[in-house]
Amino acid sequence: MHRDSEQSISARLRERLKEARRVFVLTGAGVSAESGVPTFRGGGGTAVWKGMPFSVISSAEMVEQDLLEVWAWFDYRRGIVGRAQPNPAHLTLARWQDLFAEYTLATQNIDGLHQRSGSRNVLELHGSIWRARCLRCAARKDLRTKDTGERPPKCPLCGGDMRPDVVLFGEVLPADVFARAEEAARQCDICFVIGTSAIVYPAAMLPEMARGAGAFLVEINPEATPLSAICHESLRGRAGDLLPLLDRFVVQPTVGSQSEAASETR
Ligand code: BV8
Ligand code: ZN
Repeated sequence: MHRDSEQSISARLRERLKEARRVFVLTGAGVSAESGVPTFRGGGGTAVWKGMPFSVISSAEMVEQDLLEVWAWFDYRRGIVGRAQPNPAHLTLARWQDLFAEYTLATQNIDGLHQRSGSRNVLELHGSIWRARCLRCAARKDLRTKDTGERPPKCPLCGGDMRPDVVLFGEVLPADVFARAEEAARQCDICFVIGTSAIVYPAAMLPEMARGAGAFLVEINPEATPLSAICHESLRGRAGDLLPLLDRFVVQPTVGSQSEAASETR
């Protein structure tokens, strides 16, 4: 059974994986789907909160109009995410950080599951559901450890109202985070685009930039996306199945050669 599924990975992709030194990964909601976190789009539907499409409730305008409702929406989602566990896709991506010379993981997800699975230096393009930010002085508060339950939370520095520290529609992404992702995308040998519908900009530009700079572009998604047309490989399936499969073709230079040398001397 394993042999059959291994055959679904092309010889070309195996070769690229073996030779890759600089890897850039962009993930979206689909990578957390197998952990039980609902996606926003896909399967023909979109997320809705009390009749509002999520592009309305998750918007800059809604923070101004109804901050308490925005908190209710994010508290509901934090409840789901807080019970979720990382899945084999998160775990494989965490493992890869030690196997490639240069490795950058950028995510549109705000759930923190990449970090929970051991990934370091994750570029959170859209912020984190686990942080609040002061509307007056921009101070941040960790909601895992310092949430008193008050809504909206009050700033520990100036007493101002706080909002979720996420990038909503109509808001600009953190410039330093996006710049680091862009640099890695432009310099990588392989770019993986995993579990994203690739329609939210500017995040969706990153794989286009990688492709434009000569990277080998690989998509992992059960459905086609606007990026499929420019991908070298589109692997149709679930990230939690396909990433562990790809992992078998990633070479482990240091550990592998050491253990080979050790077994030769025995
Ligand atoms: C900006 C965070 C500059 C909070 C999110 C045209 C018209 C109107 C607007 C625009 C336009 N063009 C561009 C825009 C701007 C807009 C945009 O891109 N809109 C799109 C929708 C048209 N972008 C912005 O507003 C951005 N800012 O442009 O700033 C500016 C500023 C002011 C004025 C002018 C310019 C900010 C975007 C940030 C949005 N933040 N949310 C929250 O979560 O509530 S968006 C939201 O979508 C998600 O949070 C996520 O971060 C993002 C992307 O979604 P995906 O991760 O791709 O998830 P999705 O559900 O869509 O897809 C899941 C996929 O997984 C599917 O393909 C499915 O098949 C697949 N899947 C399912 N199961 C699996 C799987 N794959 C693998 N394995 C599985 N098991
Ligand atoms: Zn403040």
